Amino acid sequence: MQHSMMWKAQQMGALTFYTHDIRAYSTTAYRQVDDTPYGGGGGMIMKVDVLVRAIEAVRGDDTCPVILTSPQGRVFTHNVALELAQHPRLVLLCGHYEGVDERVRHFITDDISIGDYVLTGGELAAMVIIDAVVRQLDGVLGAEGGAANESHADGLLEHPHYTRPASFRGLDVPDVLQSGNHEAIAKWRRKQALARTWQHRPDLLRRAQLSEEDKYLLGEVARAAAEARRDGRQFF
Ligand code: 21W
Repeated sequence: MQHSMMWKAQQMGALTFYTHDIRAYSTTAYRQVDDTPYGGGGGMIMKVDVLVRAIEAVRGDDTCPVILTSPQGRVFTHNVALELAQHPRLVLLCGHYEGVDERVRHFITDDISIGDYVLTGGELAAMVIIDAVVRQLDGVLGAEGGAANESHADGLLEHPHYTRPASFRGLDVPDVLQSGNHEAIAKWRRKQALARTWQHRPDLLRRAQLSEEDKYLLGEVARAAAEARRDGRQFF
């Protein structure tokens, strides 16, 4: 939170960030926040009374979202980031240990997972959510990298990028990018974006808004890939 974009967002007043130690809301002498599960089995479960005390203290009278980070939540995407960016305030509750007492569900508005892999706790997931949401706030990104122009904003992966030198260990920057022909460059980039998405994320392609020109370019991509396959060449 003290570097780069998240730091800039705080400096410009777009973001205020607070952390709260859940242990501060325990009432026991040893500041216990978890306990063994009813029904037995291993692992520790975060206690509902402690969590709800923490939620209510942090949220106060506000009606803002209270989001539990959880492997069982709906999967975080660009659209979820856009939706969350509409709220002036968010409370993120980070699970830990084997999970939280199920009754905490009655005190949250949403639960979010950041993907299908196992983390140790929800803290990194919360950081990912904050980063992606804050980037959507007005004025946080510079003019050249406006959030609306980013990968995923139009549902496709980005085209490849190059900078100097023009040649590095026999690896050359594509001629078209050095041609100065802006129309040809735009077409090349669009085709590359379509090709990459087709190859790595066909799931995105099915949902993307494609023009007739895009469909034509995709036809060319598919033909080039089939040709490469037939000749035993690498397509990418
Ligand atoms: C991981 C908690 C696994 C509980 C099945 C049976 C928050 C997360 C987390 C964690 C379990 C997110 C088990 C993607 C994540 C998070 C900690 C359950 C025991 N499983 N997004 N027994 N991945 N993870 N493990 O892990 O809190 S958002």
